Amino acid sequence: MKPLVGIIMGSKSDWETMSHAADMLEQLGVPFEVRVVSAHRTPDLLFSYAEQARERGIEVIIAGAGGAAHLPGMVAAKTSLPVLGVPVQSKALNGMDSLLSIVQMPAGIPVGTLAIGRAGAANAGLMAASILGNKYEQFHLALEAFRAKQTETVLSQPDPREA
Ligand code: RP5
Repeated sequence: MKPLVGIIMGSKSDWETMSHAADMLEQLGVPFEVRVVSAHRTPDLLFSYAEQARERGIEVIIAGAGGAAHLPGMVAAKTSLPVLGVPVQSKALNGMDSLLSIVQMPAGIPVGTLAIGRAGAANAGLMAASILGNKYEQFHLALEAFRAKQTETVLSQPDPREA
């Protein structure tokens, strides 16, 4: 199956965080691609990626970036596909800069912004599967199974002192 989700990030250094989105999609059986697309280092690539994503069959874009994180917002400006933004935890400001850069989109061009770092990346994968699950039954079922297993894991270990 061709990739349905495009995971993009501003730098190779974001992969440690964004790999959690990839792991989640892999676990749910959702086909995806991964690319480094920098808003400020490769602006032309950013434009062409966003412009061509839909015609290539991509249905959801997950964009992660840190610092002055304009990648998700700029991608959203160039495509009407749903864009999920993941604020990468920056060294200088712990990701508060990334979060505020991504979340504060002016009305008109939305970016669905997730939490800073690993949790945000994993949840972006889950949310992409949830969006796709409306159209593809197998992803809906995979997501339901993931959640049921997660619940069962918590319920089967009620005492936090036990391994
Ligand atoms: C942003 O600058 C990237 O998204 C990354 O989080 C941050 C630092 O990039 P590197 O200097 O590590 O390449 O564009």
